[in-house]
Amino acid sequence: MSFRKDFLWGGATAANQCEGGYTEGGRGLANVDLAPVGPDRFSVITGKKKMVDFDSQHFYPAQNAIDMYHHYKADIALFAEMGFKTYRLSIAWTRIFPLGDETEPNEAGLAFYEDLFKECRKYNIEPLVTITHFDCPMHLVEKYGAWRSRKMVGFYENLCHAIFNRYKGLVKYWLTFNEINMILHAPFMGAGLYFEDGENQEQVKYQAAHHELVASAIATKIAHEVDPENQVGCMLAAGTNYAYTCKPEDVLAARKADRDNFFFIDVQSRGEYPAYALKELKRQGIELPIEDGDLALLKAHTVDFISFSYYASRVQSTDPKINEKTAGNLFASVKNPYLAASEWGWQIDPLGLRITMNDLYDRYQKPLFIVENGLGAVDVPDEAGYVSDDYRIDYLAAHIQAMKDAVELDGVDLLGYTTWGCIDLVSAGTGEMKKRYGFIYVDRDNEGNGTLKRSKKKSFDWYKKVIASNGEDL
Ligand code: P53
Repeated sequence: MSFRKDFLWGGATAANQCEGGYTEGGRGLANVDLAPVGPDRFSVITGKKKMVDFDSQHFYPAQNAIDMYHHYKADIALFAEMGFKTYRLSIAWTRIFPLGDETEPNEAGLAFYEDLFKECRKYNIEPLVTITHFDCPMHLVEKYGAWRSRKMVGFYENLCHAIFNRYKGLVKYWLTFNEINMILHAPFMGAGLYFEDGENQEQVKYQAAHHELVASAIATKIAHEVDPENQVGCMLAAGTNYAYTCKPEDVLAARKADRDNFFFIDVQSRGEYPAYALKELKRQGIELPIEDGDLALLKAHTVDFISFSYYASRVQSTDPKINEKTAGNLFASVKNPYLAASEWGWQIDPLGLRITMNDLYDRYQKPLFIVENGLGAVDVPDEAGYVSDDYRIDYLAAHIQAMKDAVELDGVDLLGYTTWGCIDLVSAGTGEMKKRYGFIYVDRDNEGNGTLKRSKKKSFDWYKKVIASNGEDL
């Protein structure tokens, strides 16, 4: 047997991409609510200081998404039917604190997730909860400039107190910030950041990063105090960088690109700012707003495990002639000539998953948890409404095989695997419904038309078999 007996098989979603119910239960507005579908998904809101309201020219998919707010019982029953041991979801901050800076949490929001977690427990599904997954209350964006402000640490701390206490005994696995390194690539989505004209954007990003890192350490501290059973993980948008050639300059460029991402996990897992980053920040004239006690906090409260998303490896080159970039990815990198790509231009590299796992395990020597992996594809239901998604099965089987090799052949300690978008949901990068990842098809299109009916795809029965055999039967 390669995987642990208690291996956590499951699937993953995020509140803003599946819940909908955006005004229900006293919920407040978040940054991602205001991101429409289409080419100006992020440009309509970023760069503007004032709250931008919904307008009639755009469609805002997060408002209703796949309406999991009302369908969660039936959806969790389908996850249970596949044999899920875990379900990764995120809490919408604005359900718990609609504005973000209140002192008392909103009971309706707390009750919603309590019920959802109990529903999971009914089927012995272990909830894996992301505290923030690309959401920040709009009120905090407007009033404080989101994570650029130190005040955010306190607001996040209040959120943590509220949820850790309320869900004690119901939830054990927590992730502090989804894809924390995304702050560098998509600062509004990642951390609610907008920029003033002419300001040093890098300064703002690293200032916000410091605040998130301190908040993450405080969350880890509180989680362990509230319940020593709690396990807290960091979460990285991973994918090792390859050098385009063996030219040393290319190799160094690949290492540098990896370090841009490792930077965050180095702090969360080793508890210190790495030397290479301190030097680089200094060269760039960027100052981290470190306050008394911060460094001790970071050192004392490191994470228990390393979680990450993996969709593709990346490539770096220093040759200006090698400039063909991969398409459609917020993390555009040089195109790898050896790899095929998805319909959205994301390159497909199962062996890269094994390489990435080894890089992370060698570096941190803590258990890993793959909390996102999957293929975004156009699914075409047949006349009976059935989707034969062999391409998705092939993608997942190859990645599970690679992850098995990392465990069996390389000795990596892996806690679990949750595929991204186990039920079709709204794409984070594009806002589309058309980019589907699920085992469960949801009848809804990019413009919001459709019955929301759920149906099982071919991959549903396949994944059920994979889980039942603990990854032996691919
Ligand atoms: P979508 C870019 C690159 C890597 C991961 O992405 C990313 C993104 C954002 O697009 O985000 C993660 O929906 C993220 C999920 C997201 C998923 O990847 O653009 O944590 O929220 O849905 C897939 O295809």
